[in-house]
Amino acid sequence: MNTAVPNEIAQATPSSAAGESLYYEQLARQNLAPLWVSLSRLVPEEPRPTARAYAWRFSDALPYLLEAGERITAEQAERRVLVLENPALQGQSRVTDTLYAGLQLILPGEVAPAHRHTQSALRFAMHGCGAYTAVDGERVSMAPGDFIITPAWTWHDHGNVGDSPVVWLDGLDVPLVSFLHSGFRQQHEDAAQTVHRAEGESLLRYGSGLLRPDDSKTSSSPLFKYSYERTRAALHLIVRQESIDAHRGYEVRYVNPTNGDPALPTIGASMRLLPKSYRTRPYRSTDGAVFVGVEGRLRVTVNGEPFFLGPQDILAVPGWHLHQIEAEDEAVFFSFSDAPVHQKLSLWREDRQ
Ligand code: 1HN
Repeated sequence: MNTAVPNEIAQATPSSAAGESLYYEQLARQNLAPLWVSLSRLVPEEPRPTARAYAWRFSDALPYLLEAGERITAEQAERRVLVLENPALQGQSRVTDTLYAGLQLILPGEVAPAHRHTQSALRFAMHGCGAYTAVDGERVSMAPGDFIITPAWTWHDHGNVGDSPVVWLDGLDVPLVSFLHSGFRQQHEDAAQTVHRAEGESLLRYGSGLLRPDDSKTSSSPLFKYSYERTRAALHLIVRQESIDAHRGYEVRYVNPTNGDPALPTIGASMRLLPKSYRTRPYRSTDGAVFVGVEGRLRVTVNGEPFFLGPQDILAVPGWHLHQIEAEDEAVFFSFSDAPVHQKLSLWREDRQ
């Protein structure tokens, strides 16, 4: 044979349409894949999240959560939580493509045992009083609207010393950490960690604009609780003194007082206010978000689909979904998203229309 192509390559090279399917089968057997088939999906013209916009009404979820309280104890469950699963990601414990959210119930007298993990967590208190979470040796009490963080690898356990059920929303970077396979977890030897700081110590020490000369900057906030009382007062002051952002409304962000970064390195959170009848301009950004109603009623249109959000209702707003928010009466809502990750990786974009 006087061909320049070696025989084995000539045999493996498709010479006709008939040989084409054989060629692709052979590729798969060699663990090779043709990029020309997947290129446009791998590198889309713009983000196309798998998650879809979806709202959970708190009043619909609460009876199921209370029933869970009859079926299993916090100790048995480790965490008695109903996961908010995005309908486009069923079975994956994801509220958006990169974030986890769930509603956690703790009954009077119960303790959810101490553990720690590399996933970062936030708690947004939703219902009832008398519960606490202990973080890094400090007990932090929860009242509705409070924003509390559990930085990565800090010991945490929860308890309810009141006389009624308490519910909060957990937000974690679980899907992101799963994707990176960077999850570690440890169970504490005791159900509850030893408390060795007074309640309010992290606020006194880090929430007063005071740092020691040798206090170092930390990747998560050393301040564990941002009370709704203070957040609400700050927001109302801003309403009186500042102009509104036409796309996002009045907004305060929960930041790390050591460096001004988001309170958690992977999850950004803020509280926003819209005046009565205010309607934001159409907006989208690459981060996937979760909105939680706090006061008043909102109508949120996401990619043309309307959602109504009253106090404690929860809405998943996937990244790059164009949305407009309208307040029926003066409305306050909490939100969290994966924006800090996008920003650190220079991937974050927004579109203000
Ligand atoms: C977790 O540690 C808590 O500590 C709640 O309350 C929900 C979901 C996934 C992984 C860890 C908690 C969680 C979680």
